[in-house]
Amino acid sequence: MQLLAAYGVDTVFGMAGTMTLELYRGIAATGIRHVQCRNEQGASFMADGYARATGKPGVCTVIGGPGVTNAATGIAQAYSDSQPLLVLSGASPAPTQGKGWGAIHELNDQAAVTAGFTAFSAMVRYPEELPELIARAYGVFRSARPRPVHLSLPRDVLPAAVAAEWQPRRAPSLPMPDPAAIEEAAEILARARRPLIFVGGGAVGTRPALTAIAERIGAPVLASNAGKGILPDSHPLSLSCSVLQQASRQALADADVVLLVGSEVAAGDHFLAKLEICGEIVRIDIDPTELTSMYAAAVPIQADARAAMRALSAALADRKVLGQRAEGELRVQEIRARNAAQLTALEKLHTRVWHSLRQALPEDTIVMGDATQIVYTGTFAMPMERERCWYYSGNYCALGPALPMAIGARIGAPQRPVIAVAGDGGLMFTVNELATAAEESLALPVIVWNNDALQAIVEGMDERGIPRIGVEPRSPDFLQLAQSLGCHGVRPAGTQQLAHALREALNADRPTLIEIREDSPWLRA
Ligand SMILES: Cc1ncc(C[n+]2csc(CCOP(=O)(O)OP(=O)(O)O)c2C)c(N)n1
Ligand SMILES: [Mg+2]
Repeated sequence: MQLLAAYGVDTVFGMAGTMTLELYRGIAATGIRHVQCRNEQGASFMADGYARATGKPGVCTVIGGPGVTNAATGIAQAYSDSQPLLVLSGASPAPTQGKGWGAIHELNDQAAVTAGFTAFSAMVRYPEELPELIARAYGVFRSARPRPVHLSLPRDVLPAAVAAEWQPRRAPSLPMPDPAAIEEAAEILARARRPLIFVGGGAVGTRPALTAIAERIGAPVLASNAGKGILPDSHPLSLSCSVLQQASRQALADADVVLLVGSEVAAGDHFLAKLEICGEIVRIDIDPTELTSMYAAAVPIQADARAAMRALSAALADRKVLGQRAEGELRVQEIRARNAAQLTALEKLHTRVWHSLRQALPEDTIVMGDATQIVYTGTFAMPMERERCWYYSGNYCALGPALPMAIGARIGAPQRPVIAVAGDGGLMFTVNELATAAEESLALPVIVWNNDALQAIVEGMDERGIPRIGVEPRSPDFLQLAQSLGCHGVRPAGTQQLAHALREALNADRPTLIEIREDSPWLRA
């Protein structure tokens, strides 16, 4: 824990057990803040939310066996969304592993259990292995595509004495773009008549260069959920995260050149197997496997996106370009208008709610979204002026992350307003963590979009003529539930009341559950 403190760890999210007692001696000795979850899935989601709000790795401390399997969903989501997470778990005593003796919390080949959704997962055999493993983890977090790392610490290894003081090691330098590849890319972009830029979470931090490039070549900018707000949604070249909308998808298909930065173009953002891209692709990614993936690039550039975008912007500055800013802006206006004309009645309802929320929320508010229909609409309907403010993990698409991620964000960045938005089904997965938020006295609005159904699945069954089975669970009385867990609970009866409730909740001494019923008459007024 001293070594982790030296790396900058100030908070861990966890659940203690006999296996991990010695870890807690270290937590106490270093003064690292420990946030106690109610279930380890909450801890891994909170650590993920902490990472998204702070940019630093989120850390969880859990027991082996059930602690690891409970935490698995949050770890897998962080893997899917390229978030840095350090999972420190207990493990059965080293001599018992693989023997099948029934050691307490025994989990066969525990490191292998998380190997598929971590950058690496290691079973620590000797304490002396730790400084190198932690350095390797920080290398992943700071110098490569960030992803979770899991270290299993057997209960007989944890109390072992170590000889020397452990010191952090420096992270490797970031990969810089090949100048020849940048020249090639600039040449292709300069020749483009109908260019388009697509940005994902890997493009966070590129706003100045992105804006310069987009304006120089007149390229509309589409974003994934993770890339929403890198270019402000109010910018006349922004198409926001609207890949769910037909006209935006058509624009992507019709572009003659696509600059694709820091994104796998995950299906979770657009709900299709593959998006159509007919033009030439210039691709920038820190992960070489993305550069040869299904969206094959004419020019694949393996580099840190910030450095590559700066170089590309410089290479375009003194080139003659065919694309025109005014033309690009006109195209964006047309695409936005066509998208707006195709909104469904339900999407219009959702949009009305998002606009009321936007008016009541400060610009730097972090929104944590669950897998609920109102959040799907929010991907394009909730205006965002800043990056790292809108989070919806459509890719892993687990139910339940919004509340614990919001808790982690609020704890990591207490100066920032944070809200969670979840459906009646999704909230129930992690509703126990309202108790955690209450205990931490977090001013945290938690919005429940209640349609008394797993509506997305209801619609899927209805469309296919399948009888509705197991998709209309009875909702609890959400307000009473919130109150019993130490939170406020309100059900606003109009847009004004909603805005008022939100402002109160942002300054309250505890979390506030705000229930919005989809059948509220005021939503249709
Ligand atoms: C862990 C998990 N289990 C099942 C699903 C499948 N699933 C996707 S959306 C959904 C419905 C969610 O219901 P709710 O949260 O009420 O949102 P709504 O669709 O009603 O807006 C379900 C069950 C999932 N995404 N994640
Ligand atoms: Mg629902």
